[in-house]
Amino acid sequence: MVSSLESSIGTERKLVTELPGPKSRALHERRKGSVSAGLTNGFPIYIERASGAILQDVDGNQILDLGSGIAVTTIGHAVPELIDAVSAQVAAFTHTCFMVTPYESYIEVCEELAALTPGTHAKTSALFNSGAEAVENAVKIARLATGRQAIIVFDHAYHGRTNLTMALTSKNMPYKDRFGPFAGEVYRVPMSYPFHDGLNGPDAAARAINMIETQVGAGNVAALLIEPIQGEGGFIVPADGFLTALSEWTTKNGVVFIADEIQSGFCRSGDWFAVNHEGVIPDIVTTAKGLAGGMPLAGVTGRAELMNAVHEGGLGGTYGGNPVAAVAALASIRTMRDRNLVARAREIGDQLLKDLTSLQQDVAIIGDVRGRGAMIAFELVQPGTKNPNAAAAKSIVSYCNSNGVIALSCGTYGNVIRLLPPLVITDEQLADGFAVLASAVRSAG
Ligand code: PLZ
Repeated sequence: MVSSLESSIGTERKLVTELPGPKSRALHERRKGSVSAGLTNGFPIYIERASGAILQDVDGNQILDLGSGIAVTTIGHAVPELIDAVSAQVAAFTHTCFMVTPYESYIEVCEELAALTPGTHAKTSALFNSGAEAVENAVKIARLATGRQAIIVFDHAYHGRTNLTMALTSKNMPYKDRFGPFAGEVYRVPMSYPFHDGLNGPDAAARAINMIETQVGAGNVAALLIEPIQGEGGFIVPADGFLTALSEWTTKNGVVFIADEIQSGFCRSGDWFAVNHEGVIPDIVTTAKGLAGGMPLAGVTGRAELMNAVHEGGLGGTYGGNPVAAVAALASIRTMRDRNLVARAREIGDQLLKDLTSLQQDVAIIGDVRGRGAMIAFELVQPGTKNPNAAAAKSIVSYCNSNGVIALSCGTYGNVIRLLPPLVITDEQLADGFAVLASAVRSAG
């Protein structure tokens, strides 16, 4: 059944109706009666099956996926290793609750997390269901282990939509507006944003540290929480030396350095983790998304002395580290290793950076091209300025969508287009996707 499913989807983008097609439009009409209007769909085509970098919708259109469900299906859709592992696990047992009766795959995932995350120190992990839940738990652990309360976060940060993580997230609309009151003891400082602040890494870090020391006090800070490459906030890559300087400051001041690698982790940035590019060793790393190939799983991995400072029973949850998600993670990690997806992410990044930089010469609306590995973006500006051009981003996304390509926008001002293809995308698929994107940019410019 699996193989017939796979073979029924080609490897090419192919449109057989206008998009969205009639069946998708009917489903979209139907959803109004039962699905909250608070959830929107970026591209309302309804998906029936998928393979590699191609999604097939209910009307039979084949869509090229340059978004990976927001950086989740890093190993591609319908990967045989993952299908086999998940199917076998579903047949064996789907749930016991790790807190009630444990199972081996949970331990194996924690062993992999300890081996793969930066640093050779002793580490332990706890598993959860979503990125937001992992971030919340990382903060709980850092507060308990340090006996301090303040959490430092950055401009443009995104850490989730639960109450604590809304407070940690920077952008008001749509994430926070009228959802308060928010959790306290969260302090925001400026991010390194080379395109806009022109600062080198150490200077940008000094600016943030000065603010922390004067407004919060180092001795009150439990943790500094940062995305090593910001995701939702605009694929902002900090200037070289920024993360290193912050990490040194946290070590000197007994502050827990938490790297939120939920979007940037697991091969996405052309390394297992984005902090590796600067050789920074975080005290705690949060992971999710690419970790388990689409099954809901998240991890908090940290220095054993921090993670084990928690009293017995202090961490948990009904589903965290669910056995089906756990074997999916093991299969994903195996696939990443076997297919050397770190190297593939770098190739994809080199190609996209080259193509985008040359496109930038031809149009006036691309202000900045940036990113690492298969986490590449461009920032759209009003010609001749650095002012945001969200209208161009909207038009590019909609052009891509109408032509059967999924491209996602991001950024505090919604003016950044980010490319997050599955790492198994072929060179032909990537070239095809870029051709559509380039026409979209030209027509928006
Ligand atoms: N930390 C760095 O990127 C999730 C959010 C999409 P959850 N990013 C996609 C949306 O609009 O809700 C994310 C992230 C970073 C934390 C999270 C939160 O992960 O699994 O969505 O809770």
